[in-house]
Amino acid sequence: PSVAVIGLGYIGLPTAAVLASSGADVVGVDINQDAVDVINAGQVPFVEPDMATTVAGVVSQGYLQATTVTPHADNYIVAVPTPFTDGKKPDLSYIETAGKQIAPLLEGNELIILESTSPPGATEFLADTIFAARPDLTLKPGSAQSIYFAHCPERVLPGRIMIELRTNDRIVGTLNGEAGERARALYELFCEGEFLMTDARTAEMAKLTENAYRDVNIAFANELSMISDGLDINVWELIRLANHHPRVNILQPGPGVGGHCIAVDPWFIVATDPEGSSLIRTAREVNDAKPDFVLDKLLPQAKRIADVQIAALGLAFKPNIDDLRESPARQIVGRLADELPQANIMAVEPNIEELPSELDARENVTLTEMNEAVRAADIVLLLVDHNEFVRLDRTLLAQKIVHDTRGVWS
Ligand code: SAJ
Repeated sequence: PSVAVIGLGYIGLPTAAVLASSGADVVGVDINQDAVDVINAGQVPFVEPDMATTVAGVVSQGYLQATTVTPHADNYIVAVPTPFTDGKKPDLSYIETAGKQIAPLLEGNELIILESTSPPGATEFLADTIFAARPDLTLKPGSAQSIYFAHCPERVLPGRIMIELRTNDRIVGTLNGEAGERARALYELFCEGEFLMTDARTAEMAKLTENAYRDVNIAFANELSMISDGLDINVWELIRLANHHPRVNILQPGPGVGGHCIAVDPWFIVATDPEGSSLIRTAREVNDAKPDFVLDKLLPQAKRIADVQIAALGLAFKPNIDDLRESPARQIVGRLADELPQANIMAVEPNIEELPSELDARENVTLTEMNEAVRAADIVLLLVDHNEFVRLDRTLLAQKIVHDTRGVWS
């Protein structure tokens, strides 16, 4: 089959590569000429384990090529960003642009799959965009002018994408006719998981539900940590004890929730039904407020020490990765730099070579080796439970003020 994958980001590129390595004839489309050139040279514009070798192989064998110009294909996979506007409304403009690019190319009988994480109704929006441009085509199945639509959300975990693309179960939600069977046949080229067939709206909502579920559960843990703090209770011991109950399984508190999914996706649900989503919204607010809680505890202590030295352990959004997107740790270090101009803030992040630009620009922040930073520090702030930090020689912490937001040393 011929497939055009629109959007060669964290999901589109690995999906294009895996499809191409499974025998499909794949063209990847992206507006970024640099990314297109890099891929056509058999290289990758971002790091994901095992992806580089797959891309190099399929490009050199001619199964995958990249372009900035959308071609005709029997199957389209749309994997473009669905960001949020400042007013916390989903921005569907990339989906709209993709639809407008595909519309003039259609000959009838094509399958169009939306993979981007989307608010309920986005697949219908994509179809409406296309039919507005092409009134000669129809959603009604079975004719030469029929176009088929499905939503197949990805649920792969960054760092394990190449494995999980093949092994995860796959939700296939459709708008019409044979869309489901055709989407399934395409994904079956590489996906060994179970196929779960439903309608497009339910599929859209399922993806959002998974991440909102996790967000609400983390918010519960974070709220407990703030309540426990006022009561002088060790929240990690509290949770460990409560989790001995056969039907209780509380997650772990931390300095906040980061990454590009869990901190974002619940807002799609809130935007869809603001009145009906008070729990999901509150969970988001609890998790978003956690960095402030950490700062409110730390700043008064730090301000009492002249020329205070702070070791901030971790910038990534979760352990043992180099991904700093939407990271609460990074946000906390930035706020420390704002609030403590006289301080020396030693950021420790073993997974990166240089600080992100907004921290690099600060006079009072440096990227420092772990033991050196901890030895020099008055205050040690643990923000990410990287393996290196868990294994830190604890005798180095004697005499220090310690803020352990992940509970690894308690
Ligand atoms: N976190 C806690 N406490 C916990 C667990 C996580 O504070 O007990 C924090 C982490 O430190 C991190 C954030 O939550 O800041 C999110 O990390 P994560 O590992 O829970 O999830 P992500 O964002 O890496 O990936 C999630 C996954 N979704 C679910 O587990 C329901 C993944 O399967 C999805 O594919 C991905 O979102 C996505 O792309 O939507």
